[in-house]
Amino acid sequence: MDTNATPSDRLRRPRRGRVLLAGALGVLSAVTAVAVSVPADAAASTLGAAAAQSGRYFGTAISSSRLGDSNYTTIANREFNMVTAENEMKIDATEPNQGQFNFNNADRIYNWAVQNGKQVRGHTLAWHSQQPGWMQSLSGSALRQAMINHINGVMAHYKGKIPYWDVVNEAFDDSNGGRRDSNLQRTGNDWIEVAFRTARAADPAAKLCYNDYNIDNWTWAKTQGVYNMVKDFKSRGVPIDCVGLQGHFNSGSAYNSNYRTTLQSFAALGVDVAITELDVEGASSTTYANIVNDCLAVARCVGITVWGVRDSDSWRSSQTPLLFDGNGNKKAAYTSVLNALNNAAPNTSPSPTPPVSPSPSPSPTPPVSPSPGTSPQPGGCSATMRTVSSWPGGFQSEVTVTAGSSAVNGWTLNWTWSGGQTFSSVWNGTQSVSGSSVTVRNAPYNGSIAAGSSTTVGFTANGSAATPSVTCSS
Ligand code: 9MR
Repeated sequence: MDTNATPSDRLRRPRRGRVLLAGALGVLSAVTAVAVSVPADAAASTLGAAAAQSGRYFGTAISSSRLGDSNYTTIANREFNMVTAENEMKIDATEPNQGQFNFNNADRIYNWAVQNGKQVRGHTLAWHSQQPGWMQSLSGSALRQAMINHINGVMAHYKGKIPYWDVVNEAFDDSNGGRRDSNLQRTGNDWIEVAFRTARAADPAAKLCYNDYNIDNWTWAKTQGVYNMVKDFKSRGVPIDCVGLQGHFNSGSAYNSNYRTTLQSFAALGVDVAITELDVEGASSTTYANIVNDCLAVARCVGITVWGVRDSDSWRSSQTPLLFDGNGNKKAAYTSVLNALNNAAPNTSPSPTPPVSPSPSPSPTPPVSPSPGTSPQPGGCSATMRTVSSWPGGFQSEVTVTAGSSAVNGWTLNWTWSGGQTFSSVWNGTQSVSGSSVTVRNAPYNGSIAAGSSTTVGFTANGSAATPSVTCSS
């Protein structure tokens, strides 16, 4: 392995070395039947480099308060190529007063990471916990709007720079498979999809994740609840790209061999999966190796993040759940993880981690089949509006824009409100309003629609839900 490569080189580098070597050995042994020793540099010597051989990352949570600890930063810089801010990108940290954003500590972590060639996972935008006081006291449409504003404010700051965002964190109940009660949940069951739609419009280049704990065991009701939500989102075109399984394993939530089934099942819905906050009570080498091997067995398992560097950095340090001891020494679990990564089987490479530079490339909106009986349009476009959900004083709607028999390149919608409705948020389009007349034009990334295909634009509005007729011109 090239020890001069930067972590980002390693992250980008495909896993070809070992595969080609194995192929060459196969040919050699078939032809000459002589023993060929494997060069000593065939295995990578750090977690990040080892994971990069199969196109994955290996990350850690970083705390800004520890960036002055050289033992900590030396290990973190050497071993990991993905970073999650342990607390600094949460709601209370980034918007301590309503409408006033503060990225001081978040940027300290972000800058440390990118200056050392690492990428950053964003954690987290909408969560019942670690809300600042002002948000805790909100409810209803004021809270819904505050959530949307928060997502827009934070994602705008990091637009094009964060490959994965945990858009919504821990929204499910621990035991019954339904939603957790929270002030966000009480704004209406659609709050999660509104968060994802807002996030997609705010940074179309970011992959958008739902993140939770105790969704590792395939038989648990909570796992099934989240699975069903992701399935529903995919079937309705709600923009979700990934599921983060936190992976906090302990005696009450032990590793189970059906974990691989869980990862495969989520991935089969058409999302990436990632292990986002891994720690294992007691740090069993076998359990750590099993977890890594389960990820490696799933092509869409894009990477693993441990929740801290040394045991002394852990949120539950008494359980010694991490890969380095309090002095920064490698534990047995470290070696088992490294070996598992180095032994990754071929053909399990995930899709490449998205670039950190701005490159608006949203996932294409799934085509919507024309409703039965709709006659083919000669050209141009048509549009229909539907109410997605409503709550006292507000509602969310979706407009489906469909191209006729020719592709359209740029579209404009017009309608008239009859009840004094006003927009609070629009995604996948840009609006202008004159009195009760509304014009919505395509966003920069969804103006082109193939013949017969569709895209959607969504909005939340104040007032009574209404579905006025919409005209579409292209
Ligand atoms: O590790 C974090 C700890 O320092 C904080 O005090 C705590 C506050 O809620 O959050 C911890 O991180 C959590 C993460 O953000 C979400 N999943 C559970 C993690 C451990 O509690």
